[in-house]
Formats: sequence, C-alpha cells, structure tokens
Amino acid sequence: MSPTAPTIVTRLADYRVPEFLIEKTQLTFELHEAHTDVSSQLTLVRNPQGSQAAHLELHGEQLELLTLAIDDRVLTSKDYRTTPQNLTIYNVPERFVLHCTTRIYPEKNTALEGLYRSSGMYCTQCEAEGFRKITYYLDRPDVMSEFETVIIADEGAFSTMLSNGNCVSDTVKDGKRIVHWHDPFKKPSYLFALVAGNLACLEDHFTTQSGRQVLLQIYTAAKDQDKCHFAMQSLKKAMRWDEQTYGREYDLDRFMIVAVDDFNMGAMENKGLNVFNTSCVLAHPASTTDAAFRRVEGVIGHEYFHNWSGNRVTCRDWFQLSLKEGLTVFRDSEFSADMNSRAVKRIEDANVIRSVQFVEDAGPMAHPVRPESYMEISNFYTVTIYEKGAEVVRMLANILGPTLYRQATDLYFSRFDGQAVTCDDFVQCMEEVSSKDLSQFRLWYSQAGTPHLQISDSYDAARQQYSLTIRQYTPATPGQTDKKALHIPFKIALYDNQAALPLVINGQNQGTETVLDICQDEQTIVFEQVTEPPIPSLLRGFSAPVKISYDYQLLQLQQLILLDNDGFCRWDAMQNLMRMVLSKTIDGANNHAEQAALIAVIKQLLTNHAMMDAALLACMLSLPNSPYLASLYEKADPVAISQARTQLQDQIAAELQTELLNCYQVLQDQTHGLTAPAMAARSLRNAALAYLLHIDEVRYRELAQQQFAQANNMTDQYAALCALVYAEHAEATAQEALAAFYQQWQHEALVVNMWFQVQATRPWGDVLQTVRKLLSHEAFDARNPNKLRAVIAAFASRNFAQFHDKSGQGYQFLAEQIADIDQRNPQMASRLLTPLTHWHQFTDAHAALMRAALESLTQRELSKDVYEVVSKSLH
Ligand code: 0A1
Ligand code: ZN
Repeated sequence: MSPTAPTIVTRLADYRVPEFLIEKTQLTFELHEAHTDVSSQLTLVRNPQGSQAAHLELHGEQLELLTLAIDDRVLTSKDYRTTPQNLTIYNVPERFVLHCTTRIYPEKNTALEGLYRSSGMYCTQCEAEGFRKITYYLDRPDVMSEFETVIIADEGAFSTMLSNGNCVSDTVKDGKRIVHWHDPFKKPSYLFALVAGNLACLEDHFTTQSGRQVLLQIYTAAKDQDKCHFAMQSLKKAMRWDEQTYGREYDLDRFMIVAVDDFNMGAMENKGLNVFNTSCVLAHPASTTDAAFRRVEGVIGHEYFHNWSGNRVTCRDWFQLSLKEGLTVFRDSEFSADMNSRAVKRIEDANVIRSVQFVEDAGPMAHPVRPESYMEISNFYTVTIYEKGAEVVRMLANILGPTLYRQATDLYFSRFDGQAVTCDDFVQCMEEVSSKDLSQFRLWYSQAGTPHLQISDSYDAARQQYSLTIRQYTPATPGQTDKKALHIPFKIALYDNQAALPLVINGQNQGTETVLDICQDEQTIVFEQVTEPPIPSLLRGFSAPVKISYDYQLLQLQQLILLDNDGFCRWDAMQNLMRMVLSKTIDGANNHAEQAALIAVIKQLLTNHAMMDAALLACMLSLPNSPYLASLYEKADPVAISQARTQLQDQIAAELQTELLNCYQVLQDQTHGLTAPAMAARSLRNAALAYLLHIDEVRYRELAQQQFAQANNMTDQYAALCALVYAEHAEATAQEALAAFYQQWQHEALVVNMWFQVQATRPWGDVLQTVRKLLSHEAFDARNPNKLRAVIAAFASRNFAQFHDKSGQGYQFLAEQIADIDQRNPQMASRLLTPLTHWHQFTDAHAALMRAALESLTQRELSKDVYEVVSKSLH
C-alpha cells in the first residue's frame, strides 16, 4: 500500500452485531507441495439481532476462489463480487450452507499469518485476522462456530496432522492420509489451528479435579524432544494452579502444544492446540538460561490460562483485546509469583510498566487499554493492552480482596461461558459481586496516559499528626486532552528507623499497611498518633501503574532500602537513590553526598547478603535502565545517559570490588541445579561478575574466562560471555569466547540467537558494523522473526548507547531494515519500528535524526501495519 493511499480506520463506535452467524464450519485442507486447497462448508443463519441486510459479506484476503455454491446451487459471477478484502454474495436466504473452495500458497507466505510453512512444517496463525487468508469467512471474534477439520496429504508425507479438539478418525485411502478433527466447543476463527509436519511427541497425563484424564502432548522436531520436560512440568503446574486459584478445569480430553521455529509472537492459545515459538517452550539447563526457563513457565501458563480467559469467554471485538490479554497476563503473573519469588516477579513487572509502557503512554502511539480506533489491529498487541491491562485487573482484584475477586471471576466465567463479551461485562461482574461503585474506576479502560502523583507531606509534632497530600494529574495524549481524575488504589506504610508503624486514620486502626483510595485531583490524608516524622513507603507492591514523585532525603532512602518489608519498595528506593546520582551526573552537578550514600548502602547489603533473598539483591544492584531514565526528562540526551550509567557502574565496581568479589566467591557452591535458591545465587553472583568486569584487571578477565569455560549451565556460561563482550578492555578474550561459544552451540538455533544478541548489545565500539556483519552471517535468516529480534531488535531496543549514536546512523539503519522486512513480514516490521516512535523523548538533535529516519520510510511502499505507526508517530 502506498503511504498516501486512504487507510481505513476501524472504530469501536461503529461496532454492529454480525448480520449472519455460522453454526457449523466444516473445513477440508488438501495439502500439496506448491499449494493448498481449502474447501469450506459453512452453515449460515441470519442473526435475528442484525439489520436484515440482503447480502452476505465475508472477509477474505489473498485467496484464489475456485468454487462457490449455496446449498446445491453453483453461483455465477452475477451472484457475487470479490474485492481484495471481501466476498459479497447477493440476496442470500435466511439459512443455507455455503460451499466454497479457495487455493492458497503456504510456501510463499512470509508474513507468517494464515497458513504458512516453517522448517517444512505447515502451521497456522489466525489471531487477529489471519483466518481470512485461509478461506472466506466472518472473521470476527463475535462469530463463534463449531469446527470440523479434515486434513488430507500424501500418505507418509507427515507423521503429525493436527487441528483443534478431538481426533475423530485417521485413515488412509488411495495413497492419501485423511485425518478428521472435531472441536465440540464453539470458537471464533482466530482460535482455529492446523499443523502438519514430521514431529516427535512427548506425552504425559493430567487428572483434573473432577477426575478426568487429559492427554498432554508436546510436539517438536525430533532433536528437541529432550528440551520439552520443563514445559510439560510447567503445563501440569499451570493446570493445577488454575483449578486451585480460579476453579477452572480443562475441558477437552487432549491438550497439545506444537513448537515452531518461525513465529511472529511468543505463542498462541488456539483451542486445544497451542502453537509456540520454540523460544517459549524449549528448555534445557545446558542451553537455556534461568531467565528463559522462567519465561517458558510463564508463557506455558499464559496460553493455558487463555483456555478460559479468552477461549471459553472471548472478546466481542478487537477493541476488547485486553479483556482476554490483561486478565490472562494478570493470571500468568500471579502463577509465576506463586511458583518463584513473588517480590522479584513484581519488580520485573513494575520495571516493564515503567520503562516500556509509560514510554508508550507518553508518546504518539499512546492508546487506552480499550482503544477507540485502529488501522491495523496487529499494531495493538501492545504493552498497554497486555501489561497495563493486567495492572488494571490487579487493581480490581486488590480493591475487591481475594474472596470477592474469586466470586466475581466465577460469575464472569459462568455468566459468559461460550460468549464474546466486553471489558465492561467483566467490570460489571466485579461491581455486582462487591456492590462497589466502579464507575470512576472504568476510566482506566478508556483514558490513555500515565497519571502522575505529586506527593508532599508535613508533620505536626504538637498534634502528633502526619499529613500526606497527593495531587494527581494525567498529561494529554493524542486525541485525548481532557483527562479526568482516576480511582487509584495507593498502598502505603510509614516507617520509623526500625520498623513499620501502626497506622491510624480517623481514629481507625489500619494495621501497618493500608490502601488509600485516591479519587480526587487533590487529597490529603492525615495519620494520627505519629510520634515522630515518619518515612513514607509509597505505592507498595506497585499498587497502581502511576508515576510518583516525592522528595526523599538520602537517609530515608537508605532506611527503606535496608528495612522495608515490601520487596518492590526496597528495590524502588534503591532505584531512586541511583537515579539521584545519575541525574546529577547527567546535569553536571555535584553528587558526592548521593554517591557516598549509595556506595555505603550497597556495601552494607553486599556484606550482609546472606541475610536477604539473593535474587532480590541482584535486582537491586542493577541501575535504572536507560529508557526509564530518558523518560524522566523533557528532552533526554541519550549519550549523556549512557555515559552516566557506565561511569556509575565503574565507580561501584571500583569502590566495592572486595565485597563484590567476596560475594562472587562465597556463592560459588550454592549454584547447583534448577532450584529457586540456586537460581537466586546465580543471579547475584553474575550481577557481581558483571560489575567486576568494569575493572580493567587481568584477574577479573580470568574469572569470567574461567566461569565461561567451566560452566555446566547456560546461565553462568552466557553471563560470563556477556561480561567479557561488554567490557571494553576484554576484547581479545571476548573474541575467543565468542568463537568458542559459536563452535559449541552452532547447531542450537536458540543459543545462536543469544550469540547474535550479545554482540548486537555490546555498548562500545562500532557495533553497527558488527550488526551489519551479523546480518550476512551463515546462521542469520532474515525471514525468521527470532533472528530479527536477536540482531535488529536487540540493537535498536536494547543497545541504547549505540542505537542513539549521535551520527544518527543507528536510526537510518533501522529504517532501511524495516523497509526491507516490510516486504515480507509487515507485523515484524511494524514491531521493530517502536524505538523510532520515541523520538519525542530526546534532545532536538536526536529527535530530528529519528524523525528523518521515519520520514525516509514515507517515501516507500508501506504495509498498512508500518504505515499506521509511521504516520501516527510523525503526526
Ligand atoms: N494471543 C497470543 C498472542 C498473539 C497475538 C497475535 C499473534 O499473531 C499476530 C500471535 C500471538 C497471546 O497472547 O499469547
Ligand atoms: Zn495472551
């Protein structure tokens, strides 16, 4: 599509119920080497709630129409019309069977949407609007149908031929294998899936709470079968967790997962047949880091939980995407918190919200959790829909408390089972069960932007009162200038220099922690019986996705870092202290006092590291990330930010090398196996190692080299490799290690991706040249999304210093790559574009170069996906 062509905007306000419903969908796929023929039989009935339109309009894109008939009547060109997006059949009856055959070309499908081939295997991706690339259909989530699928291929061509639901028959006739599937649950087309390939299968069983046996299967390439055990265990844990936490039981007799190499996202929750990016399912201690293990567990949980939050109860339209995604991310996040360290999971989630979602919410692509319009729905699988949406559900869960929240979700799942509903329906259940008025709370769904809370306090010694005044303000976002006050659940505690104080408000004792309902533009809360000025511990547990500013003194932060019993607040206090040091460095101001306070408190923590959760301490040792720091400025200088971070890392390393080394050595014998304490010890030890490599000394290079060579797990091996590659003084050693790593792992695609990634994220030297070289490396494949992420996204999104090089070459490079990728895979191209859309955050010189790169794209033929992002971000 050309950039000047009119692009159609879809609006929530224009939602209309479908004119027809599809009771039954019968599909037959004949798989041939060069093409696939899809025959469909759709049992259509007029929707009594529709507007009685005479014609039937179906979605369909890139289809070759071979035959078309209504009941027994073959249609001729007078009976219908096709456009690149639709098939319209004139004057259809009230109830009929539509027979249609289309031809498609999965081998040529590089967009990875619809039916495509990945490493020889056929697979589908239909969410959001990919089914229309398979056959003509009412490809919208509020049309739910019962699906039967027949797959036909040459006998012996594929060992595995799968679709949703139960296998009805598997026969051979006239040299063809014919496999017939039936899914008894009605579903929208976006949950359809088909897989055909030569795959091995790991099997297990799960007995549900009501005593039914479910067959669990994970299909992968044969060489990857030994990497499926962790995913299988995670699946069983997720199934149990959902029964215990939400009372949700699995409903089919069989649950299948298939791993594919080429996939635009992490995974997809197709009914009974989840399709996973290999990166989110394969795991083995030798080749997978601890972080990747946790991701596998989280994504397995996420897709499994969709069986209820998304599949049994689905979305009425794509504006309601967060209904399923926000709820499911909240569910997977709680699952991960229950399986691992709750504090660390909360910190990780808060960090994503603050450094990615807040940036999106402050930029040209800002949109509410329930957007009002889009050009291309694929562009709306965002951190706002997913992660902010999850925070909104979390706030509801906290407002209701565990018992009422569970009652509300029970009501939601039973009332809407088998239906396609809205975010409002969900909130309505919360409201009904709790009798709370959530009308103001609903603004979280419709209002974009991040609320800022300006917090000030005063202490009245005579009255023994401590007052907190909270002002809230949400900056304007595109198309929304008039922001209203939100209902913000604000969790707080007060500390003296020993412990949390009892809280008394209006004569009522609240324990040592309370949630304030902040609902007005300005509110003052008075705490009584406070005998000395306290230290406020604010937004505990990151109780709302908001920015806060409160003028902490250094001593207060040190106390919170050491004392606070809320892991998030401890980490946040440390981030605050680090931010104070960094901001002053960036502004060229004297920061001796801040530096001294920071070094002293880190020293204390490291010296007493055995007293606390090592994983939490590891999180606390990492500096605020660059995008977050940039977001604190009106116009950020990315070069100054990167330099300030490196300088502070150098300084921490230099001043605390004894403590860091000691920590590294002491933890050595606690790092065996995949247990939580071993993973925690590894994370702290590797954080220490990364600091030590900031010191230009042979002994630290040797330490990393030794760890690299002797590691018996990928976490340690990769951490040592990163430490070497990132250290400017270790180039020769790093090159050796990189060569050895490639030599060792060249046959493991996911590990090769890590090898690409560490090189693309090196913070020093001419990385752009390295990146260009990687693009022509034998292991690089520009059609594989994981490779694009490992090289291009790693460089543009995770190498702040280099991407923002003042020459602007990083920006131009990204634009060139996007133009090229857009020809093959618009969804990937559009996602890779995100860093350039943040131009508004940076100094004029950087912003101009970033805009110039975006503008260069407007000269090209762009997909709808990329066009939407480019045009909105230049606006
Ligand atoms: N529903 C999936 C995410 C997903 C969305 C779109 C896709 O293709 C464009 C693929 C997957 C999830 O939330 O896991
Ligand atoms: Zn999801």
